[in-house]
Amino acid sequence: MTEHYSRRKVLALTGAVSGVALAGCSSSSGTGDGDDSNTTTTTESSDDNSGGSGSWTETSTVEMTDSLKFDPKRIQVSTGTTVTWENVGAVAHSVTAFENEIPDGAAYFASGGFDSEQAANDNYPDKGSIAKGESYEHTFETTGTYKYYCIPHEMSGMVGYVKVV
Ligand SMILES: [Cu+2]
Repeated sequence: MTEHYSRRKVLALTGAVSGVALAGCSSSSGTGDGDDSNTTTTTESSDDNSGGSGSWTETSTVEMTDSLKFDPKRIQVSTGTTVTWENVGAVAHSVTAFENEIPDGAAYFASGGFDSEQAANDNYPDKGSIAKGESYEHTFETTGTYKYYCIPHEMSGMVGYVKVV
C-alpha cells in the first residue's frame, strides 16, 4: 500500500524534475573532455554528506554541560578508540545509545553498562546517571555512525553522534 503511494509520488517527481535535469545536462556536457578519471578524492574529510548541520570533530572526549549539551555534538574516531564523556557541570546526565541508530552488529552502549535501551530507561536514574565530576567510557569496535542521547534531557535536544571510521 505504502509502496504504491510512494512509487506514484516518485514517478511524479521524476517527471517534474527530468525537464530541469535535461536542460542542465545539455549545457554542461561539452566540458567533459578533460578525462582525469579520479579528480575528486578531496571530499573524504569532515564535511561530507552526513549528519545534517555541523561538522565532525576528531576527538575522543565529550563534555556534558549544564546547558544540556554534548560538546562536541558530533565526534569522529577510529576503530578501537575509547571515548570518554565527562560531566563538567552540576546537572546529572546519561549517555544512552538509540538501539536502532547504531551500526548493524555493533555493541549497544549506555552509562550504567546496560545492554539494551529499555534496561537503561527502566533503571534511570538509579543506575546510569553520571553525576557532576563523573565520567563514562565506551570503546568503539564497529565502524559506522552511532546516535545517542541523555535520558533526562532528550526533550531538550541533548543528543550526540559518534562516527567510527
Ligand atoms: Cu543531560
